[in-house]
Amino acid sequence: MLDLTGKKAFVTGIANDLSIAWGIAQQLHQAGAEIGVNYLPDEKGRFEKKVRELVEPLNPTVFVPCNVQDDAQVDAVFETIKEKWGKLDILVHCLAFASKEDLSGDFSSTSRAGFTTALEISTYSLTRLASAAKPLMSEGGSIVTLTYLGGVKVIPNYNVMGVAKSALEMSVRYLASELGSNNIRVNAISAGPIRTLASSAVGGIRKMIRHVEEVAPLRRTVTQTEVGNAAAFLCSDLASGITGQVLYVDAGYEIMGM
Ligand code: NAD
Ligand code: 0WE
Repeated sequence: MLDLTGKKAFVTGIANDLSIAWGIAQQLHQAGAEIGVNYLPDEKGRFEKKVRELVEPLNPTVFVPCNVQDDAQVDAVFETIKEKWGKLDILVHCLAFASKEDLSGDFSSTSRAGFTTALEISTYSLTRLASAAKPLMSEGGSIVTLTYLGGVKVIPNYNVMGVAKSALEMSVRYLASELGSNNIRVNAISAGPIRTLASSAVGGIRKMIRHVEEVAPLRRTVTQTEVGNAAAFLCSDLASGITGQVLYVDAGYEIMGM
């Protein structure tokens, strides 16, 4: 049985009710985990209010601001977790960002700043969070991140995000290799395209979703709940022998050649 009772789970990347991170948080909570979340701080406090109201039904015992570009904010998150929980069992990394101009047009036009920002937020953040989580995962733990096929194969317009996801998937392997001796497992879920805040801002996403609905073995896209269930599995003892892997939750799309 999938049972996360007594587990403390910190989930990053909730922006609204369409966020994949929200689907994951709900499924971890349903399996019995105690939930903590972050919000991305902004001047108007819009995300703070939205995320606070959204997660209220899950009774989160940790609710903290965190922009992963700021080391002080990352350290403060794990200070709070240490105070409130004394340990951490589950860390979910579910965030990405590239500037909009770098998600269309020629990949070769990517600016130095755009490349750096995309890899800092979307890739380095996993390693930074894992490093801060390590001392709190004294009883072992599970780290899960979200990736996309565009990190393995060329997907038009995914561009610098593809480079970021490729590096993210390799980061999963290096982290899994290092943290295995602490009984900390590190895996990625490669989700098929889902309409979210991030993906809706991308031109042509509707067409991509229609394409997946025609070609994927299951003839549909996946839901946030399905990704959440796979994440709950990877975080549970049912997956105790699995680390360093990329699990495709994509209605089978990845196996198709044409
Ligand atoms: P989303 O917009 O709901 O989530 C992205 C999150 O990243 C937001 O919560 C945002 O606040 C956060 N974020 C951005 N910059 C940040 C920063 N500097 N510090 C902290 N947080 C920051 O979109 P989503 O589609 O749910 O994306 C979640 C993850 O899933 C991403 O890693 C994305 O690449 C991945 N993914 C998405 C799809 C899809 O089709 N939607 C498919 C495969 C993988
Ligand atoms: O990882 C993602 C989305 C990542 C993303 C999206 C945005 C849009 C708004 C990162 N940064 C930003 N920055 C913004 O300003 N996905 C897997 C969803 C996605 O994005 C694509 C896709 C798919 C699928 C971009 C191009 C082509 C396909």
